[in-house]
Amino acid sequence: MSYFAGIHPITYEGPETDNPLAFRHYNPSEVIGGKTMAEHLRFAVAWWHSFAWEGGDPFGGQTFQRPWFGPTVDHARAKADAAFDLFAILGQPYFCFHDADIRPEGADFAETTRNLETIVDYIAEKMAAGGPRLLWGTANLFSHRRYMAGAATNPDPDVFAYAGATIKTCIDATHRLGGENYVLWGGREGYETLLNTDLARERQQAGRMLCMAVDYARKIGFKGAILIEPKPQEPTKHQYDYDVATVYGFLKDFGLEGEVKVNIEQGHAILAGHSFEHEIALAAALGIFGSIDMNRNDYQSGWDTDQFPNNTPEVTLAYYEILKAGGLRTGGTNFDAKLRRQSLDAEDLVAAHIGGMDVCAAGFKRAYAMLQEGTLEAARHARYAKWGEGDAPALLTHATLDTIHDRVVREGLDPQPVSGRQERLENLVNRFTG
Ligand code: XUL
Ligand code: CO
Repeated sequence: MSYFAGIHPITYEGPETDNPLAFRHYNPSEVIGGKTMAEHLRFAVAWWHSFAWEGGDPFGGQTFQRPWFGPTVDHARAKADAAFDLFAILGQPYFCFHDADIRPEGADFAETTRNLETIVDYIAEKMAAGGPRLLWGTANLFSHRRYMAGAATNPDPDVFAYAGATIKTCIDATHRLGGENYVLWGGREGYETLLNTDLARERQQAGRMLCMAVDYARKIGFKGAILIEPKPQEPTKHQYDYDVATVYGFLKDFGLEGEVKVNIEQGHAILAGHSFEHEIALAAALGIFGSIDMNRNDYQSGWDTDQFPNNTPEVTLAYYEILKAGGLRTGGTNFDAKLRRQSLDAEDLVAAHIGGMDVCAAGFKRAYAMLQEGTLEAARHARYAKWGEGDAPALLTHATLDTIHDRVVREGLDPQPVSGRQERLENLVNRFTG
């Protein structure tokens, strides 16, 4: 019997419904600007939080009792069954996984790989019936104790090799399942203390691994996007892929800025001292925007709490930047979000995703309306309009400090400040989000 027995596929009932198991804003077939909401938002369920996580925190272990928890391949099949049942209930979204979420660890590398292949075959069969698709796959190079001092950045070349071999098997699995992206998040690619760390060497190692991953993916004909997911800290004290700007510098250094994009997570952006929309806008400006991990952190705890999003005005500003960047192309909205550890029931898992999807849908619609209405963009363009006038364009091409100096003196330039109109613009945004 299904773990979700008794829970029916969720349908759209509109904002007025009081049915807790219905969509109030997410109507997958609603067409906005020539595309359905499902096509715009490309929702994905994260295998790790929804099916592998046991409810532990630093002070206590497992709180969840799922029938599929266990060390065998049969347990992993039961886990996949439950996952596909949830996908069907939510309306066949995308999904994302780490190798360690879907297969049991074997006694050695060969057995671990066989386990992965067995489960990938099983998932492929389930996908063949149509329905959910793979947004991205990735390798878990952070949970096992062998990675405690890093994967690609480990001082031991054998760990580097083990990590590389694992990435190969994960790219294979992602390719086999038609994944639209492959993600690399460097959970242990950072350091705890500089006292024992050769930072320059570790950075080179990380660059080399990324080059090899890109080469391998292209060699086997993987057409999807390859994405790095920035995060400033946690688990390591200082991670090398700190934020979008840092990742861009890293990609430039290794000549990969045309090959690799970013998967931006809401909570990671906040941990880095940025807003989510800042990270999205910067990635778009640099031509490396790929996909998003949607969640939220508790603003008081300063910790990566990976909660489901519930702040529509915040989400609106994120989708506003995404729409300006041309929307989610191969990317999607992956709920890298988990239940609270007291939320034990199957229905909690469903309700969490319904809430997240509704908040995103509401935010998306508001963002779309704001962009269509056009006042914000018109104000932004007007603010820079003088750059198109007179001698201004030459300032960015052939002017020198000498010629500029002469002109300032000759014309007696005395620039007058103009209002940035921030409050008016915020009021305008509130008309849409309030
Ligand atoms: C960790 C995190 C990861 C990545 C994939 O904070 O976000 O789950 O999304 O490894
Ligand atoms: Co993430």
